[in-house]
Amino acid sequence: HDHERDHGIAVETSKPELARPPLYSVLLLNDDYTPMDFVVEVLMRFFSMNLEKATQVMLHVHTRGRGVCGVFTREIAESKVAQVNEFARLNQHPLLCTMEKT
Ligand code: TYC
Repeated sequence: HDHERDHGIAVETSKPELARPPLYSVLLLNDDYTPMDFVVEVLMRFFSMNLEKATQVMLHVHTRGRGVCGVFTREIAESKVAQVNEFARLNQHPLLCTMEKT
């Protein structure tokens, strides 16, 4: 008997909305030694940019000192930073990748 279960107290319902996780920008920092074509390769390999976009971002970092490669959740951003820095060191370049909460 459903009508017997209705106690008349309004219970707040929640919208079927998932909480949005905090987002982090992954950044490249400029330096004087990493070759431009290596930075372009990094942007294409780890951030799925085409040659034109990767070149734009590399030149932005080169002229402005830093630039955003992408915006991700914390775990993905941490993984990108680790992979880029490992790849740079493996190739003996001082390129630095970091992240910041956006
Ligand atoms: N400044 C470097 C050069 O002149 C190129 C460079 C661009 C290095 C972006 C790092 O994140 C970087 N060869």
